[in-house]
Amino acid sequence: MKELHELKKITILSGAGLSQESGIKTFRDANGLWENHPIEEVASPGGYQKNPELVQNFYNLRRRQLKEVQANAAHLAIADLEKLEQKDVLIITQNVDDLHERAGSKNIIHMHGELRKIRNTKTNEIKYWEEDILEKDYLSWRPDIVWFGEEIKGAQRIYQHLVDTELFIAIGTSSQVYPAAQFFQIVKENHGLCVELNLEPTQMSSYYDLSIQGKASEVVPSFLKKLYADEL
Ligand code: BV8
Repeated sequence: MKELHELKKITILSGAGLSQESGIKTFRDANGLWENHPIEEVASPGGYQKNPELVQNFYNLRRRQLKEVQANAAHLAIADLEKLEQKDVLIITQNVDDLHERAGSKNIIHMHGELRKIRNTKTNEIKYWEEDILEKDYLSWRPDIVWFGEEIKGAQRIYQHLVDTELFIAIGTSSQVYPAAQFFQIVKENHGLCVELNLEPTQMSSYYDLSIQGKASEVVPSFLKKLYADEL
């Protein structure tokens, strides 16, 4: 069994808890409801068809908020690890914010899409968009976000990377959304090590090799330090 600092191929799965200390609400904090609508109703194709104004405003609000928030110490610690020559780090994020990018990370798959992108509902053209989607465009442009019932992005690249991942680290996710919640199982089947860093235990904690509770801005920098050879 290799020592932690000898593990080279690292996959990080991040969730809303990673951005919570940056001021972005998690789904649980908002107890999954928004304006009395369950998140699946608002973040779904059916919800968009039924009430495009409600859904577009839900995303307009969150897109505006991006301008007011900053990456936190956990995002920065992840970006530092990625810069190490001897590490091969892939970040799979469930988050639709751009805080990993702003912290300096490069190798990122936004499996649930990105708030800063919109997609044309007729042509599927995707473009960066930092402003509100206006009423006149409610039906022609939608957030380029993966809603419930829609195929995740980057699936092939994700599964290819998971099968030879030596160290899988889930950060700030309640592991209640699939298929992300099951990624660690692929790593375990291929004899990789699985670590969970989260404020509280989750339904998957007992299946991880190591589960550490705490705030991301504290537990992430302190755990990632163990991956540096010279730290020993
Ligand atoms: C799909 C975009 C199929 C929207 C999101 C089994 C297999 C496959 C699918 C399913 C399945 N069972 C059910 C499904 C369907 C569904 C699903 O998972 N439903 C759930 C409700 C059961 N999955 C899907 O629909 C997925 N698509 O499978 O497609 C398919 C196949 C072929 C063809 C067509 C279709 C797509 C799911 C994507 C949905 N979109 N996001 C948006 O963001 O607006 S999900 C959304 O919610 C987020 O992206 C995120 O992924 C999820 C919330 O999860 P978390 O990130 O974990 O956030 P949460 O608040 O839950 O937890 C935060 C954690 O942080 C907590 O534990 C908390 O303790 C901790 N925390 C808080 N503060 C801190 C902290 N930790 C550290 N420090 C802190 N400071």
